Amino acid sequence: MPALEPPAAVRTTCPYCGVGCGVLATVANGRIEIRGDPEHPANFGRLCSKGAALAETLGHETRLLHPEIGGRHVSWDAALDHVAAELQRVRDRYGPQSIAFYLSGQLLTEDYYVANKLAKGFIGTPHVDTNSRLCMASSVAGHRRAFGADVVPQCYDDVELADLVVLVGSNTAWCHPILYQRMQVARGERGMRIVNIDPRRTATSEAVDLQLSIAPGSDIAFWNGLLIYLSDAGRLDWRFISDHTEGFAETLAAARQCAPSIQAVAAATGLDEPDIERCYGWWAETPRVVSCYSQGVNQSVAGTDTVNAIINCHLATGRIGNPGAGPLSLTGQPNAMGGREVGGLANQLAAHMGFAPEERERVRRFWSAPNLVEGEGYKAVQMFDAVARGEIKALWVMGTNPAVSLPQADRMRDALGKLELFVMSENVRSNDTVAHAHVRLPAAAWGEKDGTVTNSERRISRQRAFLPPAGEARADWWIMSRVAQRLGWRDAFNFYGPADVFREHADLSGYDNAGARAFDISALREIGDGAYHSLAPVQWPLRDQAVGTERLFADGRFFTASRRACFVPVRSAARRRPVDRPFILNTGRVRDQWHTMTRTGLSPRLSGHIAEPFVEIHPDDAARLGLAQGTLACVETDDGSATLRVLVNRGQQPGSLFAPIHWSAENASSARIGALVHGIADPVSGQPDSKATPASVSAVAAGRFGVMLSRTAMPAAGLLYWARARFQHGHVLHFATAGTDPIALPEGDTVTVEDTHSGIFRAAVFREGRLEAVALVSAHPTQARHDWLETQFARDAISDAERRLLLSGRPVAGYADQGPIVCVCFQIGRNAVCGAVAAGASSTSAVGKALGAGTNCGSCIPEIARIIATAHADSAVAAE
Ligand SMILES: Nc1nc2c(c(=O)[nH]1)N[C@H]1C(S)=C(S)[C@@H](COP(=O)(O)OP(=O)(O)OC[C@H]3O[C@@H](n4cnc5c(=O)[nH]c(N)nc54)[C@H](O)[C@@H]3O)O[C@H]1N2
Ligand SMILES: Nc1nc2c(c(=O)[nH]1)N[C@H]1C(S)=C(S)[C@@H](COP(=O)(O)OP(=O)(O)OC[C@H]3O[C@@H](n4cnc5c(=O)[nH]c(N)nc54)[C@H](O)[C@@H]3O)O[C@H]1N2
Ligand code: SF4
Ligand SMILES: [Mo]
Repeated sequence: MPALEPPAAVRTTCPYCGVGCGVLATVANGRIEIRGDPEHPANFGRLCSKGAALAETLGHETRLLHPEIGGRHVSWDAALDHVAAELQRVRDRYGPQSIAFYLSGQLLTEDYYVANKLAKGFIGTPHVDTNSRLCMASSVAGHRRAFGADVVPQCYDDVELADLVVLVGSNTAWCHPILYQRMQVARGERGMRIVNIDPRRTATSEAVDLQLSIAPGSDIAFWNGLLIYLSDAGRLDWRFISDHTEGFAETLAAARQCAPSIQAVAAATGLDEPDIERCYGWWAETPRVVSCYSQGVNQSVAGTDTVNAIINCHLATGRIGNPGAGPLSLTGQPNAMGGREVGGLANQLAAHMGFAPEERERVRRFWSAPNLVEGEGYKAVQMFDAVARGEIKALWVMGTNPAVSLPQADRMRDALGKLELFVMSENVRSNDTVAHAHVRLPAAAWGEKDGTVTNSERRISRQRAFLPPAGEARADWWIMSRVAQRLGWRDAFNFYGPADVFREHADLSGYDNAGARAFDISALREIGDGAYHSLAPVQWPLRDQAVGTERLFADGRFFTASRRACFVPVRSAARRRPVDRPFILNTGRVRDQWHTMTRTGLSPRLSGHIAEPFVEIHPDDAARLGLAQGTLACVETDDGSATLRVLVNRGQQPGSLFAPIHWSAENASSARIGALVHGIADPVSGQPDSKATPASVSAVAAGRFGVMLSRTAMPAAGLLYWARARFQHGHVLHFATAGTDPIALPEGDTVTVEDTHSGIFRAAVFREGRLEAVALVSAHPTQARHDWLETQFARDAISDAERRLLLSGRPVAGYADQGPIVCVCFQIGRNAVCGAVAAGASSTSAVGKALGAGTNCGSCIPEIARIIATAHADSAVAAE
């Protein structure tokens, strides 16, 4: 018999973070296999835990499968006719400016291009913005002020070529894991140093040479202090400053006023003087230095100024655009960059053009646009404010979940009720935003859609389809083009496929350009469908030939009118500290969840890492407020409140709280963190200040704490607190009750154990011999693990004797308690890692050799390092 050909793998790109890793997807016998693409220059075959678990997130159970109007399933024709007619009605009645589009860095460039063209050129509304406003807007504004264009001058190779990497406001180990791994390899091989500047200790802090736990919001003083240090130490590159920049003298003067000495920097940042001096000394003496920054910088009331404070130091030393030397903004979403390229932000027009008369005229001509907008539109928060005022009447949201992710999210969610037309293109049937939409349009998801994305290093990669669309789902560019055609703009939106859209986008980038605009991919403007299909990852600019440019600005030529880079004088911003809100609420991400969990939340493997929403608090604050580990706390701000698990952690500064952004009304009782975030934004970029809301925190009294595992999801009504997660055979419900009322169990044969004295209640429910549900309840929060119970759901029959044993609270014989899962790829728990360390494994690679842990995606290596360090510290104490 001839051997069967192995199924061909489809090359595509990971849909999560801005690292933009290449993925190989294979579908065989209904099974999807995901691997890293060894040939992709972002990851060379590696994937982090989220990328590696992609196959677990592609089921249809939560998908929106058909177009709906008012909750009724309708045909595509009916849905598109309705959207077009309603947009026309709103436009005729209230004018084009009453229509808004809210887009996402998770759309493909082709989708984004069509949305931008439709809104700004044809409908004639400038109110187009994107969730990148919450994410990258301060970097965009900082780049434009310094370079005259939104350009990231560096590439990923630079974090390996550098001798010093400074991470600022970035939990790289969890949020850009593959880039972090690349840095760590260089650190191991070449002795490159890493400094981490973050108010809290994070997983990133586990493998760095210097952790600087800076006071929240004090980064400008730190970087101004560095500029003064460089100047005083004679480390400036005067030649670069005089030949290629302007504004240095004012900038130095402003820096001196803000941070005249190391002592002043120490006072402003709360850092120790020797630590500051060590970092400044390294920076001064290391020509190959890369400064990477992310949301701890961008999501701040002074985000743009902080970006410029960092860039100022690179310009002053001429360390920009060189191998291993320059500022590197780490983008969040897979296509935040693509959105910036098409002009998806409200303060850009298209293809790196703004609203100057000649730019508007050029774009009008290129599009033959009948209704080209005059100027900037509302930025995200302003847009939802205008919805709340009743000024925006029609809103089309795609690829983002604003009822969860916007600041003041309760207010923003309630504003949606004012809309006359609310259209949402979505992958999922249910999330906190789509629940309010009048028209729901099923969008093709990752694996089904086809187009391009651009990662943090300006690299354009293809996302390719390897699955048929779920139900009637269609590509976002297709949906918008069909609406545009119905509005009468047939020729301008007559695209037959993503390649067709891409060619027009590439053509516009080079139109009347002649080197004036950084974003130019006109070498691809005539790319054929076949070449587009097989396009290899490539960096822009791509002007004359299809060979990309790794770095920009090494020649000292920028995109300002004078062709010089601009220093920007910056000063520290004062912050409001109300007495009744003594804490600063910091918000961010965890390793294995992506944003509002519509995808990663489906993966049992990824739920194993952190299954509940939490608030991290310093032990001294916790003790003072009577907050014990694992109990519940209510975190409150002027805008909202949440009930979260208490995680007492020394890595948190006193006076600061940290809560993750991932949970929503879909999967927790009260943990939508966006609802707590204040509405303050950076005055230059409009980016919300999501990392520093004044807050208070207090204990929440609970009657009982429990966890229930069940094959089908159990209702949570009446519980004081709950959070849902997945396990391999069903659903996990963590909960707490106000009193000691009985716990609702599913139907079936039930065995229970109860001890009213200690508050313990345990129940197991069986149906047809199989385990249906288990509940473990007690008066106190316990660290008890239930992994061993999860495995019992796989069995077809459980004897009577074993049934009782299930409720003993101890693992059945033969089951080794894993402890919390550390390595999600191989499902290896903390206990096993501790065991290997006790048996002599003293490095992460030794643990890897012994157990396999950390040898696949490597995302857990920082945690393994922490376990080793803790074990060593413990044994050192024991030896004393
Ligand atoms: N696992 C995972 N990875 C992701 C995502 C995800 O949802 N999950 N999302 C992606 C997206 S869209 C983005 S934008 C990126 C975000 O990536 P990151 O920016 O790395 O992630 P965050 O956790 O939002 O915040 C980073 C750090 O900023 C710190 N910080 C807070 N305030 C300050 C301050 O005043 N100064 C300094 N120096 N630091 C401060 C926080 O303590 C936090 O550790 O991650 C991407 N990658
Ligand atoms: N407090 C606080 N708030 C924050 C942040 C923070 O650090 N702190 N971070 C901010 C940042 S950086 C970001 S990027 C945002 C992220 O916040 P969101 O963008 O709101 O979060 P997601 O869960 O990624 O939402 C994406 C939605 O789009 C759907 N979707 C996915 N792919 C497609 C597609 O191809 N087409 C369509 N039509 N739909 C699709 C998904 O099902 C999901 O519902 O949150 C921001 N909010
Ligand atoms: S680092 Fe992880 S989440 Fe980011 S692109 Fe790579 S595999 Fe995807
Ligand atoms: Mo983001």
